[in-house]
Amino acid sequence: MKTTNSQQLFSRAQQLLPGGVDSPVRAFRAVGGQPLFIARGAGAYLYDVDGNRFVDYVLSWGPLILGHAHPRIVAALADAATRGTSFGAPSPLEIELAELIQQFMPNIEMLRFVNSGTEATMTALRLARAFTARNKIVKFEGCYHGHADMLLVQAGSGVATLGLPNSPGVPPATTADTLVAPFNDVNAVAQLFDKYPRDIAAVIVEPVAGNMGVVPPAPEFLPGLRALTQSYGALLIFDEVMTGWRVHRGGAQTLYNIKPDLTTLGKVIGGGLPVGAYGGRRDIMQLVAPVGPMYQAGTLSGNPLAMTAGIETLKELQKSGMFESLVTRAAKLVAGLSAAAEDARVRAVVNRVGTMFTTFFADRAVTNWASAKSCDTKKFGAFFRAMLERGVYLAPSQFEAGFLSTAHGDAEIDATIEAARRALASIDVS
Ligand code: HOZ
Repeated sequence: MKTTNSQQLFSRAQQLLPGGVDSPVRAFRAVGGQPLFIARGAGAYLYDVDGNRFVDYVLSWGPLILGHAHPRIVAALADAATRGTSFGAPSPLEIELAELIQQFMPNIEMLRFVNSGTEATMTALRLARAFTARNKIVKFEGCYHGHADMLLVQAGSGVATLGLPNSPGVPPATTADTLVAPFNDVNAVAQLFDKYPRDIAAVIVEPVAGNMGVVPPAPEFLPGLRALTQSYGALLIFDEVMTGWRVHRGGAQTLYNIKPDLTTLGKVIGGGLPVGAYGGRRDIMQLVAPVGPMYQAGTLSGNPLAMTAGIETLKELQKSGMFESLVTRAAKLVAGLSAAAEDARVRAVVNRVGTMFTTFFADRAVTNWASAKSCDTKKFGAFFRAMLERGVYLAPSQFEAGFLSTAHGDAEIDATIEAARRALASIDVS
C-alpha cells in the first residue's frame, strides 16, 4: 500500500500538532505504523491522500450512521450555510432537533445543546451536584466520559489505549470526589453507597461500554444502578454519547427499559458536526440558567449547521425498517468475523450490541475493564495492520468500538469478512 503522501503530511503535522494529531488515538501508536491522512469520505468508504480506499468502521467514532457525505445531509448543509453559519441567538432549528430527540427518547423532558460529549457530561455532573447538593460522583473503570478533569480517573478510550492511569495537570482535589467501581459490579456500587450514603450526587455510566471496546451490561447491572440511586437519592446519568441511536433507535435506555434521570448525547445528533446535549427530568433541567442558578453557556451551542445535520440524520433514521436493517447487517458482520477467527484458530471474542462491535483478542468473555485490558493488544495491532492492508479501516485501538452505517451493504460486509479471513491467516496466532 502506498503511503508516501500520508508520511509527508505526518512529518509536517508533527512540527505543529502534538503527535501530529488533534486527538491521541488517531496517531496509531497503539497499533504501530503511522496515521493515514484522509482526503475524503463517501458512503461506507474513506479515501486517503495516497488514493487508497477503505471500508470505514470508525465513521468519525460513531456519528456517521448514514455514512460519509450522505446526499441528504450535504444538500441540507449547503442550503443552511447560505443563511449563515452561526447566530449566537435562538433559531427554530434547535426546537426542531429537540423535538425529534424527544420522540426517540421520551425520558428527555428538557435538554440543552452543547458542542461536544465532554461538555455534555461535565455539565450533567455539575447539574447533578447542584440538584442534590452533594459532591461525590461514581464512575466505572474503563468508561470514558470525555476529558473533564474530574472524569480522568481510570478512564477508557485514549487514556486506556496509551496506558495512562491518570493525567498530569489534574489537581488531586478535582478528582477527590470521583469514586470508581468496576463495570458490571452492582455490589461494588452498593458498598460505595453504604460508605457515603448522603454524599453521592450521581452515578454516571456508559450503559453499554464503548470506550474499553464494546462491553454489554450484565442483566442485573443497570436495574441495580437504578434501584441504588433511587434509594439513596442520587441521580443516574446515562452517557449515551456512543450508544444513542447505536444500540437501539431509542438508545440504551429504551433497549434495557431503564429511565435515567439525565442523559448525555453527542455525535449522532450532529450528523457528523460538533454537537452534544444533556437533558432529562424537567425538575432537574429547570435548575439550568437562566431558569435556575446552575450556570452553563456557549456561543456555538445550538449552531445552525450542527442542528441541520442532526435533524436530517434523525429524520432519515425515523424511516421504517432503517434501524432494524442496520442491526441485521451488523449481526451478519459479527457472525462472519467470529467464524473467521474460529476457522483461523485465533482466540477472539466479538462483542456486539446493536450496531456497535469490538473484536477482542481474548480467550474468555470480556465483561469489564479487567478482562478487556488482559486482551492481547499486540495481536490486535497485527490484525489492525493486516486489515488496513486489505482495505478495511478499524479503530486503531483494542479499546474502542466499531460502527456500521446504512451505507454498508452486503458487498462491503462480505469483503470485510473475506479480508478478516486473510488477515487472520497472515498473523501469528500462537
Ligand atoms: N475518544 C474518542 C473515541 N472514543 C476518539 C476521538 C477521536 O480521536 O476523534
